[in-house]
Amino acid sequence: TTKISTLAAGALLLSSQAFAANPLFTDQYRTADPAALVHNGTVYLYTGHDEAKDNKTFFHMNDWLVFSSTDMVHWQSHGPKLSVKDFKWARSDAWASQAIERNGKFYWYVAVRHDDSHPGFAIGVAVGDSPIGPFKDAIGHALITNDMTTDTPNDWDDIDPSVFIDDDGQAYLFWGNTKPRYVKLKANMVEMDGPIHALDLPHFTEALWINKHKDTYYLSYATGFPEKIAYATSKSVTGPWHYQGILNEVAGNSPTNHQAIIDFKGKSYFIYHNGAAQPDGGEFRRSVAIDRLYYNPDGTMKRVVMTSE
Ligand code: FUB
Repeated sequence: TTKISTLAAGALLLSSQAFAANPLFTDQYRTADPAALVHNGTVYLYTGHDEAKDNKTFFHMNDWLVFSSTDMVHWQSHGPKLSVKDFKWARSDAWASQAIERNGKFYWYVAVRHDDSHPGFAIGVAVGDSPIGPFKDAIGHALITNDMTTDTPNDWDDIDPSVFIDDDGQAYLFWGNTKPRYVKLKANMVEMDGPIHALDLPHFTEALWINKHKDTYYLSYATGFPEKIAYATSKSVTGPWHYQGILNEVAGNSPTNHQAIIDFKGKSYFIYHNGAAQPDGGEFRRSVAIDRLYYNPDGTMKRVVMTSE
């Protein structure tokens, strides 16, 4: 605790229970769309920031937040670390994101609404020298734009990036709403390396997350609406993917669900959001929560048991 407290002046220790209480953060921010990165014995949590005044209109999201923990119990808030305004080409809507480390640099992939030069949602990437930044737009333009994926009718199909580096060093970007997709990334992490591929995942809605545990690859995603989280497995990052069923039920009173899955210090965790846990919470006022994830000996995942405390 002493070490965490001295890491940054003004840092907040947000919980003191033996296991972090759900929702994780109640005193400062409403959080959504969690992504987690394990780096040097610390979990960095990158979240969206719900600022809607009520649950009637729509998402109101302008920036992204970073939190960290060395024990999954005490969380330090680093505050907003990236904003729509950091992408000159973006118009609005700081939707889901994920960060990853390569060669000492931290690449933070985000979904935002593009300006009129490429109407629709797009995926951008920021880069920083530390997991908490400072971050800046890595390339000055979007990495993926809506006009690259014209086979889907909506303009929000290019959202929810999930990035992964395979054991051989090849990086992949997965993303999508309505249609799941992936593309190889060059070693510089900011350019596509080849064509965009479509994936075949049953009843896919959005919120892809890719992780590897032992020798199995897992693609989890939101299915239906209200959303449950389903998952598929493969022995290769490029598939074929085998559907394995539901991993998590609809969470609280939020019709969206969005997960991050990590292993940390010998345990596995399912990080997600719900709407029920805070007063006036709901569809557009969500909160991040964490529960344990357990793998069966055959590599399948046990259904997540959501807790509220
Ligand atoms: O938070 C905005 C959008 O709602 C995300 O991009 C989706 O995954 C859903 O959680």
